[in-house]
This record gives sequence, structure tokens and C-alpha cells, in this order.
Amino acid sequence: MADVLNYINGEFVPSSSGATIDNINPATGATIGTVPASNSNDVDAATKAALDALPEWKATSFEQRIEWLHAIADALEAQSETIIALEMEDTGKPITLATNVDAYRSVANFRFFADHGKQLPELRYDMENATNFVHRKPIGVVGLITPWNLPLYLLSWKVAPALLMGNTIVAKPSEMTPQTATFLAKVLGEIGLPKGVFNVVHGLGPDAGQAIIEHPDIQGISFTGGTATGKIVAATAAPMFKKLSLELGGKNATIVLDDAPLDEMMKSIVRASFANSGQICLCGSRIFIPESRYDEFASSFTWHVEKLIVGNPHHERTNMGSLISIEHRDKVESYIELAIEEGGHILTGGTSSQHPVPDVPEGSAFLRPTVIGGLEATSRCAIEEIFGPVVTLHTYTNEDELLDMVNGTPYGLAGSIWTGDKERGHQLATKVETGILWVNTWLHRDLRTPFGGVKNSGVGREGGDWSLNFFSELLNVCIHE
Ligand code: TXE
Repeated sequence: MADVLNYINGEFVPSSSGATIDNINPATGATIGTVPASNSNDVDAATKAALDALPEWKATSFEQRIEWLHAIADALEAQSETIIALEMEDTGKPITLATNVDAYRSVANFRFFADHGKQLPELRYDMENATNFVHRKPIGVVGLITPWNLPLYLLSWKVAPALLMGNTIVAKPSEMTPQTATFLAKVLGEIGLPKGVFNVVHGLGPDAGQAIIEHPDIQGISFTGGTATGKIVAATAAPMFKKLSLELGGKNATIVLDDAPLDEMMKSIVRASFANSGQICLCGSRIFIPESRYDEFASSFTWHVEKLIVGNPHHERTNMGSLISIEHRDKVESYIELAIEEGGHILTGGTSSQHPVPDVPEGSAFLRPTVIGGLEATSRCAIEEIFGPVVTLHTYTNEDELLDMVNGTPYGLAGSIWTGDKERGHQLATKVETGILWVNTWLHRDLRTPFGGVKNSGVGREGGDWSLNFFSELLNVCIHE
């Protein structure tokens, strides 16, 4: 039983009310510990700690903070096994993913921003009779609110640039995946990061999360989560003129062109569809295939999907573990049922009652991957984010029809195009309304590139300079010669 605590001013403490939430391992259904159900009192305490720590932290040199990021990366790397174990316990994801994605990127995020910070150019603009010097100053205390699908990966993606630019932090991970945020706090304490620089307040979104958003001394908010929640966050933060970064949901298209060499690409297309059980905002959940190649694609794709191993996340050969929770699986299954009502037909998979995953514990949240054909691209299952192992297949006969369908959702985050001609793919990519598009690959990441989407997928970009600019306020000093 691992009871998780808040981390405020360098101390591990329960919520001020003593209230807790149970933490469930979704791959076993077992309660593995409790999480503080914090409220505004806890957020006040954490924000005060962050405020008190701010003068000393922002007075450190940029070079010193680069060294801190390297020290954090080294300390996390030395304890990767713990990160892997905690993420698997909280999320039910398979060990290969927790190792190669979650633990790997949590370390890489700190290392990347340490290196990227080194190349940050001095901003100077010379005029005939004056010189402008642009200073990057910290926002101050920032609130980082993160989701349950890639817990430490997405938290570290924000913590690294926030610290580098001299901010102090109040972080709130999802109440469903609390352990690695508190683990990060433990590591930061062990390496001597000054108390109050990094604080973690656990709890429910409408309680602890909302308290962070509305706290007057938290001047910047970086949020990753659902679009519906993003609307609530924006409605609170915008009138307070806080800096705001919103990374929200997606409904990404996987576009197969008629010249795609499917045999060599199919495994990657399956991975783009079902990695982390489709619980990544970048997953492709709608696949568009030329009518002329639909039968060929559908049979090959279905064959590969049925080869996916769903089950015990501790087995190296497992491709898909459990979903994040029974409640989320219920939501995903409601879309499978809706698909049938909307006229779709299931090529493989179905609900857990129709197609149970064998040999999994009672009360666990496993679900086989489901492929659905025969739906209009305007159906709810093809427009709304399901965020689970469910994809819909659609056909097209020309590019205009294709783009109308691809761009016909409220989201615009990512997508992928599969073709034998990458220049053709690049041209088509520029017509898709998203922030990220891969051609003949997926989730291939250069951390210097802008990450984020348009429409209901969010506001702003993370990554490289975009993160460093978000986590700083620019001051221009113009000096007359
Ligand atoms: O997000 P939530 P979750 C999408 C996807 C998924 C949905 C729910 O659609 O089904 O989001 O996932 C906190 N004020 N993505 O539950 O509910 C909450 O406690 C302040 C896409 O993770 O939005 C958690 O810490 N905070 C996404 C965080 O917000 C609030 C990846 C996210 O919770 C709050 C994950 C409030 N009123 C999910 N209510 C991506 N784009 O990567 C909740 N929270």
C-alpha cells in the first residue's frame, strides 16, 4: 500500500482536511493506497511556499539552473526502475511502454531542456541611435496541471522549462496517477533542490485543480487534459489575465494514400492506433483509405490488430495493458455500442462483456482493441474523442472528399499520412488542420519542434523555444546611445 502525500515547502504532508481518495491499480482492480484530497487551503500553503522560494530561485543564474536540470535527469535515470513500476501500478500500461516511453522521456525532457537552454540566443536589436536588450524573466509561480495517460512524461515536459526559466511550481497530477509526481518531489528533495521551488498538491480537479487555476498568486497555468476541462480552466484563468497553455484532446486522422506500401507500414499504423490502448492524444483514431484499397487494408489491419497481445502488463510481450479505469472503459464501451446504433459494424473486438480478455483479474479494466467499419465520417464515433482502443475506418475517392472528412471534426491536434511518395505526403499535410503531422512515421519526436494543436485541441505550443517563451515574461530595455 503506497499512500501518496502532498509535497509542500520541502515536506511530505497529508491534505489539511485529512481527506483522501483511493488509488486503484486498473490492471488488478486492487486499491494500492490513498491520495490526499486537497482543497484550497492546501493550494494556499503550496503557493505561499512557492512564492517564498521565488526570489532566491530566480536569482540563480541560467547556467546554475541548467546544471540543476542535468542533476535531476541523472537522479531520475538512476531510479528508472522505480518510475517504471509506479507508472505501471497507476495506469496498468505494459512494461515495454512504461520503460521506452514514460521513464525514458521523463529523463529526456530534463536533459533536452538543459541542452536546449544552452543555445538560447541573446535577444538584442540595434537601431541607429539605440540598442534594445530583451530580458527573459520568470512568470513567477506557475501552476502545472497534468493528465493520467503519460503522468511523469507530461509533468516533466512542463517542470523542466518552468524551472529553467526561473519559475517556482505548484503541480497537480491527475488523481488517478499520483505516484510519480510525488516520486519526482522525493528525488528533487534528495538532490537538494531548495524547498518551495517545486510543490505537489494532489486531489480532484474541481477542488485542488480549480483552486490552482483561481489562485491570485499563480500567474501562469500550463494545462494538459480534456477539452471540456480546458474550457473550464480557460474561463477561470482568462479574466485573471494569467498566461495560459492548453494542450487538449484530439481526434486524429491516419491517412492512407493509394500508393502506400502497406506491407511495410501496417505495423506502424497499428501502433499509431493502439499505443497505450489508444490513450494518447496523438493516436490515430480515424483511418481514411482509398476506396480501391479498402478490402486489402481492412483485412490486413484487422489481422495485425488481432495479433496484439492484451493482458498482464508485466509480461514483456504484452502490447496493451488495461485502460486507466473501469469508469473510462465504460465510457469507451459506450462508444462501441453507439457505433452499432449509428450503423457501423465491428471488424474485430467489441465490449469486454462480448469479448472478454482472458486470465485478467476481476475488477480490472482490460479491453480488446476494436475496429469499426461502415460509419459515416460525420458520425459521433468518428467526430468525438473516445480516447481508447477503438478506431473507425472510412473510404474516400478523391482528395477533396478526403480533406473534408479529415478536417471535419472540432479537433485539430495531430495525424499521419502513409504514402510511397513523401513529397506528395508533405503537400497533402499542409492542407490538414492540425498542429502536428507525421509522414510515413508516428510519434517520431524532435523536442525542438512546436507541439500542440488548433481548434478544440488547445491554445499555444510546447516544445523547444515555445516552452521557454511560455515560461518567461519578456522585458525589452531600449538604451539610447
Ligand atoms: O483529463 P481531465 P483526464 C483527454 C481525453 C480524456 C480526457 C479526460 O479526452 O478522455 O482528456 O482525461 C484536472 N480545474 N485527454 O481525466 O479530466 C484533473 O484532475 C482544474 C487528452 O486526464 O481534463 C487532471 O489533473 N483542473 C490529453 C487534469 O485536469 C481540473 C491527455 C486533466 O483532467 C479540473 C489526457 C478543473 N475544473 C486526456 N477538472 C492530451 N491532450 O494529452 C479536472 N482537472
